[in-house]
Amino acid sequence: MTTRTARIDVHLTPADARAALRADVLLGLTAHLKHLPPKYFYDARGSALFEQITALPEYSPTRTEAALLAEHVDEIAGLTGAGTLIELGSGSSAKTRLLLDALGRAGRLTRYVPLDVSTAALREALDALAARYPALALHGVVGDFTTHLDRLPRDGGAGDRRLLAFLGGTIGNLEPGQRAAFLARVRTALQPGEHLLLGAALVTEPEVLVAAYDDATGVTAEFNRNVLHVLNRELHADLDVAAFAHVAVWDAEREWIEMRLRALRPMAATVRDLGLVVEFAAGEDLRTEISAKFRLDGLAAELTAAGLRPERTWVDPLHRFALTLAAARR
Ligand code: AVJ
Repeated sequence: MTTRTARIDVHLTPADARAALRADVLLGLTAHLKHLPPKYFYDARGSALFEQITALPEYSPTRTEAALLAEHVDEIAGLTGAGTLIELGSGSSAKTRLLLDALGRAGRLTRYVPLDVSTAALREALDALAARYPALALHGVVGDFTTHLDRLPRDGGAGDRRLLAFLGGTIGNLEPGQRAAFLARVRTALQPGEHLLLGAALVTEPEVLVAAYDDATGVTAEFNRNVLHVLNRELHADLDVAAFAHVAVWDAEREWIEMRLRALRPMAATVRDLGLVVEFAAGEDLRTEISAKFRLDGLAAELTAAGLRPERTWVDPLHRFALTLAAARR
């Protein structure tokens, strides 16, 4: 057996990633309402905690999306006629394999292109796939999905069409303005007739939503507080992780879940690498994530506004998650 080494293009170096972390933390911790971007949850420990979240009884998006994908993946593959699968976030290998297998059955599959911020995560995902799909061209892209969509490889020629998958409901982490900009960049990255496959969590009962972000066993609380460990390690900060409570609230007006970390006492923390002292009042919140939930009409309107035409949407029986296939318009 021969071992293939996949091509990996690096558009985001460790130095770039560090500069972005510094800028984001400086901005977020000096703001009047303190906030941090959710992408910093996902170091090795945070990624493992997120994997645990996806198995919690209270957290349904991941398994609901997987079930929708399993049921409809051949139809999706047929509608796209795609030979290249691009995936934003190297994703759960289970969902990737479902899509690759279906595109393979549809007869045009030639290439898999995951985009991820982590070279190590890409390498691991691609190595696993190389063994299973010996004929598949593997081309990883190290980048950030909000800024590097213009670095995706072109179509492979000879009538190749690309399917860009953005799964898991991660679109909900973007604020409405960022979302519009993101979808417009997706449209620009695609040729007319190429497709976006988007997974989005839907608005449902507030109790159900809050429980999904405040589970009984406290895994989500640990995941939330993990961002403080990341700052302590990466920026030599001294945040007292145990002095922050996990909070999840449903914002009914904006239809998103907010995760926050609430200071349990007044404190001052030093972020040594930024030369920064951050003060927290007792009860003060640090917002760590928004996770927007969607309505089908709103989602279709946002896609349409970006130049993407919704072709089909699949929804689970409890109406908690939607998979939408949208084509780039001329
Ligand atoms: C991976 C962004 C889709 O927003 O539901 C899970 C992350 N946060 N529990 C989500 C998350 C808290 C998740 N996404």
